[in-house]
Amino acid sequence: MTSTPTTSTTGPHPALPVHHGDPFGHEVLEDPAAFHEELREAGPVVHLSRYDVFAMARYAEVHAALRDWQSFESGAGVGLSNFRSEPPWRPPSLLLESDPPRHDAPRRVLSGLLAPRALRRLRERWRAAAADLVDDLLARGTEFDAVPALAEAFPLHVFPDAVGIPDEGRENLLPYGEFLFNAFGPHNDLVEAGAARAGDLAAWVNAQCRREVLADGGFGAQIWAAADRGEITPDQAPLVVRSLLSAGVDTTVHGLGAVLHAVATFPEQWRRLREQPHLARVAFDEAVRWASPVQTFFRTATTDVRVGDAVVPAGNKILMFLASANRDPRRWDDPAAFDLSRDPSGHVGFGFGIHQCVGQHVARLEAESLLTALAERVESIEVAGPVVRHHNNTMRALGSLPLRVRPA
Ligand code: OVM
Repeated sequence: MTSTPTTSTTGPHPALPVHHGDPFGHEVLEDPAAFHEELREAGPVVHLSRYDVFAMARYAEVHAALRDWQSFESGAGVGLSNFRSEPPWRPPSLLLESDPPRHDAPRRVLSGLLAPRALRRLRERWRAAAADLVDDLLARGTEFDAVPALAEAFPLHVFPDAVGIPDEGRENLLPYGEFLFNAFGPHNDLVEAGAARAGDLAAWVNAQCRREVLADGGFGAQIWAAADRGEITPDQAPLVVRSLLSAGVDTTVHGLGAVLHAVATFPEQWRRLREQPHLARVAFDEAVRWASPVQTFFRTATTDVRVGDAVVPAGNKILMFLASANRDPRRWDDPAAFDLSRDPSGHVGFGFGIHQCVGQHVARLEAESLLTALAERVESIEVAGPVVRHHNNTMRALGSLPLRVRPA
């Protein structure tokens, strides 16, 4: 880090510690651990001078703020841009970027469709798909890049089918998500690099949300059926489908990448998972805690909000460091260890409160399917080359994860 925290008593927010660093700079994106620790140590709320926003990086405050949607709204956007003063780059999400009461009907529809019992019909199919994917991969060799070969391949194989979009154009899904998650940050080089394609990608995604293109029985058709029943309005339906296509692909790719990276880095945990395959879901949640595929989201203060001795003035953005909360030593023993014997269930990697990830059961089912197929077939996994990070303003992602496996 080139920047160090300093305490201001004369700045615009007396009594608040200030950090001058850039959470969206490449140095932090490459390895955010030191930056997160500086923020946690500076205090419960810190002013980020570079963007004139506030930050919370300790578990207790992040958790409490995520519960308090009345004080910390999402409707002004969950990125740096404030929708009350700047036009959003796309029509706001009815789920992510809205609050009750508007948030409730779309949320209710999606929670029903993505509930564990509603996903039971996918379980056998996804288990078989994962088994085939791993068999094909092992037939080609025992060294591979797990990012394209597993972390991307599996969600891209099962999720678009489950939504019911056609095959054509699916290569747009990851680049769309990549731009969307960059766009929650500042207009930096990462956003600039994606801007030229963003309009075309958004147009393609929007076209997949129309009733006529969505296959019978899929999540997309079920969203339109909910509109027919009057649970949401017909003009809300395409935006709810858009949420699935926005939030459902890159997040799971990077979640799977995280758990593969974790088991390759902590071999005794892989051994444990092979002995007790029912730990697959714990392994995934522990990896979401350990890596936090979604690192941050903003909220906006609706009134002057007191946090400890500090006040966040109404209308200001607050950056919630989910990743830092998930490794706060005030909450977790040995937070950097990926450990299947801990209970990771309080992590905030899926957020918390009314906006907590509505697709988390889909993500867990994907992970369980893939990890089970691997555990049945692979005795050991090791990192076989340089692990390369992929920088994104919101997501912690891998560009490359070279693995060497020993088949069972
Ligand atoms: C949405 C959306 C987009 C990105 C992320 C997300 C993590 C939701 O369009 O609703 O949740």
